[in-house]
Amino acid sequence: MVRIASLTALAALIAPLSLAHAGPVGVRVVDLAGRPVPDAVVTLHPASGVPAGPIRFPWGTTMTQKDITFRPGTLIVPVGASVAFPNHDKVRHHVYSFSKPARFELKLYGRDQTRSYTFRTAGAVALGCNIHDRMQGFIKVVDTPFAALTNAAGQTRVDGVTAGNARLTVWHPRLKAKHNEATFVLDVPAAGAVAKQIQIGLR
Ligand SMILES: [Cu+2]
Repeated sequence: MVRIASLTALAALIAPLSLAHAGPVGVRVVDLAGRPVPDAVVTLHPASGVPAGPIRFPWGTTMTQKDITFRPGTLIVPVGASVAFPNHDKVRHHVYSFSKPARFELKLYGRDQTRSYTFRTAGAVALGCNIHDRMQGFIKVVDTPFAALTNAAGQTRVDGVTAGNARLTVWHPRLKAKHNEATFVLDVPAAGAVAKQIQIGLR
């Protein structure tokens, strides 16, 4: 009897938590002058933990080189993702990273060839090209499904975030903070949308 009672109590505790998927979390990122900050990475880590299972983002895991430019300039991928680096230029590229979460190089390869690299550690990875100094790209490796990039208006939206307290982080390559990341606390209500404006200092 004791065992049944405790299981029931446990089920009663778990059920409301697992069903509590809240409405969208809207985030707007601006600089200290109030100007929108595009291409900032917003992530949310609910205090109750992230949902189990593989993380997939609708934008995929490809970092293209086209017109001597990394596209997209910033790509969010889940930990464990294998990222393809296709070269769509006529010239050859030599992609590298010296960043701690992923030190690697993809030696010279030419038009319509591709290489890939698997990102096993969460963190920010700065990409460069040995041939073209001005090429700069970023891969943000995340361990949460609640992640999104701000648009030209500095805005983004994360859907289906677990209700309750969450740690909200904003990352941008020029953000004036340790690891270019600022952390906030957000209370995500069980129903309805939540909107948050965040002001960050840029280098
Ligand atoms: Cu290059």
